[in-house]
Amino acid sequence: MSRTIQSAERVDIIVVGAGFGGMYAVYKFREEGYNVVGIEAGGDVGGVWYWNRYPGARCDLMSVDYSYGFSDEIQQEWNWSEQFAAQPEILAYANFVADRLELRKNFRFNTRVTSARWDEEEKLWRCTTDDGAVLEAPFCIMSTGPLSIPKDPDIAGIERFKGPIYRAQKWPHEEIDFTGKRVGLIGTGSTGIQITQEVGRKAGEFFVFQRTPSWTLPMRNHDLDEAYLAEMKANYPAMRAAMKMNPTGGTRPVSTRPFFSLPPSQRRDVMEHAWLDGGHTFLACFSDLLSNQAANDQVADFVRDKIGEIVEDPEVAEALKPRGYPIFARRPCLDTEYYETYNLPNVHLKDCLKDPIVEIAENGIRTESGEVELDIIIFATGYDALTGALLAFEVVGRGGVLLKDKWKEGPRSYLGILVEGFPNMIATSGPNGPAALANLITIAENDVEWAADLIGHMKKQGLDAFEVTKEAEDRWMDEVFRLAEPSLIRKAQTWWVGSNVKGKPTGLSMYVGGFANYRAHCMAAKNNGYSDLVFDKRAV
Ligand code: N01
Repeated sequence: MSRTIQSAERVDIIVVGAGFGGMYAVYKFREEGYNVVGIEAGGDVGGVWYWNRYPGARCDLMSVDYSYGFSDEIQQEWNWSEQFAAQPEILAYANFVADRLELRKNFRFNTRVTSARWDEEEKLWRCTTDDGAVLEAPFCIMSTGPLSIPKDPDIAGIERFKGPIYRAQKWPHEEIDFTGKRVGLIGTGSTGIQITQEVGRKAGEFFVFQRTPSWTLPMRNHDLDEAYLAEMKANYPAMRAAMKMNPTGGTRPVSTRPFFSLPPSQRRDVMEHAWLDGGHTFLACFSDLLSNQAANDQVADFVRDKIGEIVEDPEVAEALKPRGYPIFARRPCLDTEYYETYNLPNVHLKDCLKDPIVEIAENGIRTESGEVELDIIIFATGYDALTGALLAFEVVGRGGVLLKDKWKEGPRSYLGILVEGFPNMIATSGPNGPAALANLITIAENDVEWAADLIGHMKKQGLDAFEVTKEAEDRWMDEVFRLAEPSLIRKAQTWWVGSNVKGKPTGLSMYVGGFANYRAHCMAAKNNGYSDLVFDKRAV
């Protein structure tokens, strides 16, 4: 007897998410002739760029890198205005792509997936959504994004504050007027830094409640002129090919020169040049910044000295200098006059390492030393990252196993794409890939194309279900942990290792071997005839 629910709608492929991964997945599979439905909680395409509309939001990857390479028409037609694009331009780009490829007809917006269950008998995924619909498909693509589930701070009294509280990760669509207002910001990661340098200049009084100072380097953003764009457009094919062989999935060069291979004065010159050049040049100067603590310490000292030179008040400068964890072990930020903002008379740093927040009160934020009265509070307190979105709804695999049970000690997968026990489910930019350490659009394109090759292979061979073996998944995770072991990234408390969310399993389970090696593993898996997967043959 068939267990198919009568009202269920049957399609070939369900894609969850309309960020850059989900948009490409929908397009790719539709072009290959499949009936695809995309489901997205937001009101339109763009993923994190749809939600993150906070003042100052900007990508710190170069715009020509952080864009699709799969369509030459799109890269030839689109013109980036700045080297590092701001959120409105990135969202406009997502909309341009959606219009150009007519993606919206395949998406259901303002709709959230509430459960996804594998039906072993029917060999299909059955997804329910919050509007009561049920969709069934042999394949489910999880493009849920590594940074989709916002995290409020663990502070008592949030509900008591009488003024508005704005969350960076779910920012209102209308502009907020900060003129003359007393504004408090909690959080000094990439998001908080971008908000500070923007809102700090507009608010009446601006109070930054900083617990852990982050490392940030000058972005030195600039407009892109026509000659540059023309050159990029002429070179896009070669550039995209090079990006696939680059550890960052972008065009930034990678150094093979260890820090101590140069004499001290030359090392200093290289760092001065990197500081002036801006962007992530620093990361391209030396090969061992994330594996050699002594080298890392010297670069950290150099940046701390720069902070001291820029910030006029020595006490504030001292509080802004990160200590106790390696530079680049927390996501390095790129800023535009972030430290200079603290020289403004209306901007005040509250050092919560010395004077911790006690609670949020009716009229402000109370620290151990007293209350700061505020009209507006902003949370830039990060995400339940990497696994949060995949565990935010019920995902049930073979034998009724819940993904949250399988991952109770931390995420385990094969290439960050497939999960043992979860047949025909494919994740893009999943938690055991290079997700946070390389260009997410390059990763998403790789993963979607890998998935399309796999499903194409199954179609040709008359196969209707796949599952990665436990041995192959274990082998991948051993490789992930082997590479993670010597990495200095493990020494910082961040979302990269899961320590920002209470009760979350901690540890570095991202692939730190670089995008190029990751891609080589993906290609090998395919070229080996998918020998790490077992397949069910279609009954005829
Ligand atoms: O989040 P975060 P984010 N009391 O987790 C603080 C990407 N991104 O949204 O470290 C006081 O980095 C917390 O303090 P601590 C990028 O990949 C990219 O800023 O826990 N503070 C920390 O300072 C980035 O890494 C771009 O001590 C509290 C902050 O909140 C990722 O998004 C721009 C607290 C959270 O920092 C996430 O960045 C923006 C409490 N109770 C984002 N709880 C670009 O491309 C938390 N905090 C430039």
